[in-house]
Amino acid sequence: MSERPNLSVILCAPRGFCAGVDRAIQIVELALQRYGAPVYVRHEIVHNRFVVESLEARGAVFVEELDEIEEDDRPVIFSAHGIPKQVKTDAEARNFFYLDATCPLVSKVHREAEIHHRRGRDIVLIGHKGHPEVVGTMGQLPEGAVTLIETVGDVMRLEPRDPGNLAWISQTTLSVDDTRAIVEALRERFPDIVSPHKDDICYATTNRQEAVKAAASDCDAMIIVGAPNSSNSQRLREVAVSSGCTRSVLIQRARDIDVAAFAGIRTLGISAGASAPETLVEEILEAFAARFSLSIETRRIADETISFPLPRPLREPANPPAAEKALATS
Ligand code: 2E4
Ligand code: SF4
Repeated sequence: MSERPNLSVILCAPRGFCAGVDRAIQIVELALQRYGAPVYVRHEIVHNRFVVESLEARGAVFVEELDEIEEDDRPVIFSAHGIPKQVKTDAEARNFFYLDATCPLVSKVHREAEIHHRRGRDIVLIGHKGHPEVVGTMGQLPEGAVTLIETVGDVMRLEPRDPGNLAWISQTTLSVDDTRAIVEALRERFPDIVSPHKDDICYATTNRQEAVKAAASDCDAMIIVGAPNSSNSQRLREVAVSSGCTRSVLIQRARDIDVAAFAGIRTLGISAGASAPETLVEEILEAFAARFSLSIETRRIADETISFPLPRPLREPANPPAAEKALATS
């Protein structure tokens, strides 16, 4: 029998689920437990097919818009990415019982936007066009109050009504380095622009990018576990490339990789986006262990202890079934 070649694996840490994702998934699970199926979820609760399909198997029904929901008496959950104000208004008009799984760190950006608007400032949002978080943040304010920019080039093209009365905010899952360059350009063009306390990129995004940076230059290849529509996961792959590991791929499941194609490399780095469950990382390790003799090192750059409280209805002890039903249909 031929010997399996050696392969060193660096597991980046922190990786995978963040506090906002944990909370969002828990909200769907608890809602299913308390109110029974179906529970409707507007948009993928987090951008991961494995998570979505596991919840579907237990009775969650995923829709993109509320008008796809025909029953008015079932709970509705809003995804972790946040929603425009209008969605809440529409839910209330239909008398839905809803639970908001918007990450509290996304809600914080919504509140910043409102404060700037109340103070008469025009708002520049740094983010990716069409992403649900960006749609949700822009949808906190009337049309025209927020201008989206994506690049340094966009900064140069900005033509604000009052350049002396501007504020910037951002999506939570951006590249820390790209954002820094955009903010520098903003400050250069608009010295009076009001900034967030630090920035709006969340702790989990920052830590996952730092962990990838700490490993990339020692890796011959890197695998980032995550979905193509996951902004934070896409950014991890880019950070891996720009930090020295040009052979970096974003994959959803072990079945998507040709393990044999990694023959000849000595060190493989692995990380996972904030929406990717650890079981998918384990699945990849198993696939590699079948062909290589692995030595695994975890390279941790930070400890994460943060957690967010659940929405009020789920914090209270479960009521007898009849009362829960009344709550879910009130
Ligand atoms: C909400 C905010 O935003 P992204 O595309 O990275 O979302 P994903 O579902 O992949 O990750 C969780 C999440 C949700 C991150 N920030
Ligand atoms: Fe919240 Fe950050 Fe996780 Fe997004 S990545 S859900 S903003 S903690």
